[in-house]
Amino acid sequence: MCLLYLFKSNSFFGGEGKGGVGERDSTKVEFTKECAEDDGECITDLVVDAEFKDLTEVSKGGNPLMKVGIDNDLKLSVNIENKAEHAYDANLMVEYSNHLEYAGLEEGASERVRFSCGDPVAKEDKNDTMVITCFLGNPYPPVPAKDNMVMRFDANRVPADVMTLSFFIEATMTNEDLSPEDNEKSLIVDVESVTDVQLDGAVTKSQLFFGGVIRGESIISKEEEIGPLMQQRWTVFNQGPAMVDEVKVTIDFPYEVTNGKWLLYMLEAPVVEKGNGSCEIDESYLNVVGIKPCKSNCSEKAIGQKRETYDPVEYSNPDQVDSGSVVVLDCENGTARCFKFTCILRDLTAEQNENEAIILIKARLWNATFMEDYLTAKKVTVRIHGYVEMANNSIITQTNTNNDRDTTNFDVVGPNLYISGGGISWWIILVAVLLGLLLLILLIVILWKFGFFERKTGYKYATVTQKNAETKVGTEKRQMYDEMYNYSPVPGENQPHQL
Ligand SMILES: [Ca+2]
Ligand SMILES: [Ca+2]
Ligand SMILES: [Ca+2]
Repeated sequence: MCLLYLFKSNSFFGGEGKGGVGERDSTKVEFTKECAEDDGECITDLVVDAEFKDLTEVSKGGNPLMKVGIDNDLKLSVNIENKAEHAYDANLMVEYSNHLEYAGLEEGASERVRFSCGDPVAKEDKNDTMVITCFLGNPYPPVPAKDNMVMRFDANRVPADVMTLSFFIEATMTNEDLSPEDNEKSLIVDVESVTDVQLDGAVTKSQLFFGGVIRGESIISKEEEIGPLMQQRWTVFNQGPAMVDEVKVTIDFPYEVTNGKWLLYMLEAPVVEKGNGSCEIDESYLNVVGIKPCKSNCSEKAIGQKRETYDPVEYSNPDQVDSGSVVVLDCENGTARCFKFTCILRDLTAEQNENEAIILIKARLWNATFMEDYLTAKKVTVRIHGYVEMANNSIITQTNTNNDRDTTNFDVVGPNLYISGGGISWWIILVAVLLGLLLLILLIVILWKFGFFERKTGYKYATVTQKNAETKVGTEKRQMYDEMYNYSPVPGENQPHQL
């Protein structure tokens, strides 16, 4: 066996029509081998075929459908065969998206390709594409049966905004192929991410108290004069399994009651307290009156707000709700007015600590509104609604959409309410009982010291007295006995009549 290498300019790699263009040197390799003996050339015919394994569903676009989170592995079955003469320096190249991670060959690959694939490398001119090269042989002879291998790719980290994944498989060699068009195969898989995001809203305090003096907005100079602080957190969880690259949370925020008076006054924009993202809010709703925000050591309570100092107050006000009424302030039923703001939260994986993001809202309850209009209400509840949705057009399927919405409530409690209905803490009762007991013990000790309880033992003394009287000894204790039983001694009679 011997090889003959001939060097020509652009005769083979440049292709027809390019001959003579430029001075680039290419190499034509001719072989004095069996295959060349007949006609002086080795003309091969490699055929590549490939398909996805285990993908049974088809997308709307007619491509195989992969569900990220359900289909964790993507399996690509590749067939290669040589239908003609020897192929020299034959390689099989598999290009795939770098969102996938190559996980090796499945068992059962043909002998020829079982150990012949190299490590994935980034493609030179496309950095979002990886290439695996499998060496087929030099030469790669005509084979009676196809060579096959199944390549596994880990699809767990495919972002939800990826809608398709492309594969390109190509057989290359240095000699001529009869039908180059079947030497390559392009495949597309459509990607659908499956996961479940959940929105949970919570207030830090389930009751906010109003009371004290009524301050109109013109005389409020400090944040704490507005009313107590309302803090609320909205948490988005990605329950998995797919990663969610972007969700949008919309909060319907009740800022005023229907007569136009302030309800919750927001001084600063909500923030993303945990996780990646930001909130977008119409700034014309922020600190409309221009009240000086509290910068440090801010009290959550309103200025001068102490439960004990409130006096029941009565106002005559046409807006005042009926005495004893139960009020719900809720934009969904038209009893409050809301503005909407949105927060975009990013990169929620299903992994712990990366699977949640938290939005923090701070606002002040407008004390004056409640003093004026809701003083005589039996109960006032404020409701705030929010919902989460996928932010972009990515194909993401949620396994549960019932948990995409949530509502938080808090009660607004006035001075009249907690005078009548406010419970007393258990420890106050305990202290009161203990003090009462202590007082009783003290009283008993004092009474005992002063001999109060000795009167009860008069009976004993009476017995003694009786005996003594018989023996004519002592009269002192007899006297005590007499006093106790209102016994009036009759002259000449020394003994009691009865006991
Ligand atoms: Ca030949
Ligand atoms: Ca071919
Ligand atoms: Ca959901």
